[in-house]
Amino acid sequence: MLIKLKQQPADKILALMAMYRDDPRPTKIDLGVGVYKNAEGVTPVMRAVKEAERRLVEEQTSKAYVGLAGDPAYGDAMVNLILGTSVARDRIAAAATPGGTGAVRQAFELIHNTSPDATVWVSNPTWPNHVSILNYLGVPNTTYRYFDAETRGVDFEGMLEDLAGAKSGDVILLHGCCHNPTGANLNLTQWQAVVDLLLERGLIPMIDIAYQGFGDGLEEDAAATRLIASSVPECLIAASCSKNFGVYRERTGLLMGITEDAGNTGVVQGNLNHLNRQNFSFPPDHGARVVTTILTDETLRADWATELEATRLGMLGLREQLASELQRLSGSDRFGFIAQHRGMFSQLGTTPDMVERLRAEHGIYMVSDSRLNIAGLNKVTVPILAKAIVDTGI
Ligand code: PLP
Ligand code: TYF
Repeated sequence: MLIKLKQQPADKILALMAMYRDDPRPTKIDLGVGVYKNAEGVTPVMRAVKEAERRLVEEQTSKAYVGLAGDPAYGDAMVNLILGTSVARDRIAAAATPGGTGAVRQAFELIHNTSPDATVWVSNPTWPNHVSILNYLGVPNTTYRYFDAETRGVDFEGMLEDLAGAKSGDVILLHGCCHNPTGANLNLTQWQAVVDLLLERGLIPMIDIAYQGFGDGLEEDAAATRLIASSVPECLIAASCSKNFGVYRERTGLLMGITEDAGNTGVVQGNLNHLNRQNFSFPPDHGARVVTTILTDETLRADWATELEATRLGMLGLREQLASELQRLSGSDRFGFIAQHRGMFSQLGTTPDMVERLRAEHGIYMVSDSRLNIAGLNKVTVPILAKAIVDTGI
């Protein structure tokens, strides 16, 4: 059997990580994988996470199984963080998952099992794992226009035009904030127009929110998700704690299913539990428990929010520095979009050839679609990148 296996395509983002590691140049700069790094290039354990872990070590008395949906307190804390009071709690089913990826994967499985004829619409471009998991599961999928190569903003007219072609019951995958890979986002007026279209055409939103707190602030970054979830009858939400709690390797995520009728929530919950059971039984607990400890303790929560805000402002400062450095060196405003984008990423909108030249000639690593991780920069490397971009003729 194993002899028949064929080589699988590599994840281009993870392949880039390996290439960077093997590059001997001391001046190399890693703007690839979406992991936050501070000015020293370190991905720190957040202060509140360290403290919550210390408490867990001291106070946890058992590592026995929890439940198929994980600790209900984790679901409650995360529902509260993401949705606030925008949706009645009794309409929301929630289950812990291994990372945001686990939530995405199981949301797609749920769609596949329940609505095999539904097409899942993803933005062009989107996080590559969306399309790869959809294809792996055999879920029909297609793209809607999203990134405007001219303005490097959202091609909103194109997006609405394409989504108007979706059939009732189709699922529209939306990034709750900080679009990956482009960094270009809708404003609230545009989100409202998307909601109107969803309602008009009977489309079901699935929101992937992996960067709450990395864009405009914790509340601001949840605004679109809250608007959508509170306006439509049904909605799926896949959330990740990897970035905003810095617990990447703990695999901490949540899948929520919001149903129209609170009388149906138990069945939705049972299905989320069932998906967990079929895939791995019990979800990972450590990261979830750390997150719950932080969110339910006033002091820890405040300290976490403060550190997250500093992280956000640091990335925003780097964006502004890069945009102004590029303006100075190029003598044009054409890179102004970098300061407008939000989250960890910006897509430069240049060709894979140019990206390859940045790597070969300057040791600067970004994803071939020209996505760069802003957090991979610091005050010293911003001018180096800006000069390389202009010298390369991008
Ligand atoms: N969704 C998007 C858009 C992402 O960028 C990521 C990446 O981190 C995830 C989901 C899932 O992240 P994780 O599985 O590490 O929680
Ligand atoms: O887009 C990114 O870089 C992050 C991290 O298979 C990531 O979302 C990248 C690839 C992958 C899983 C996570």
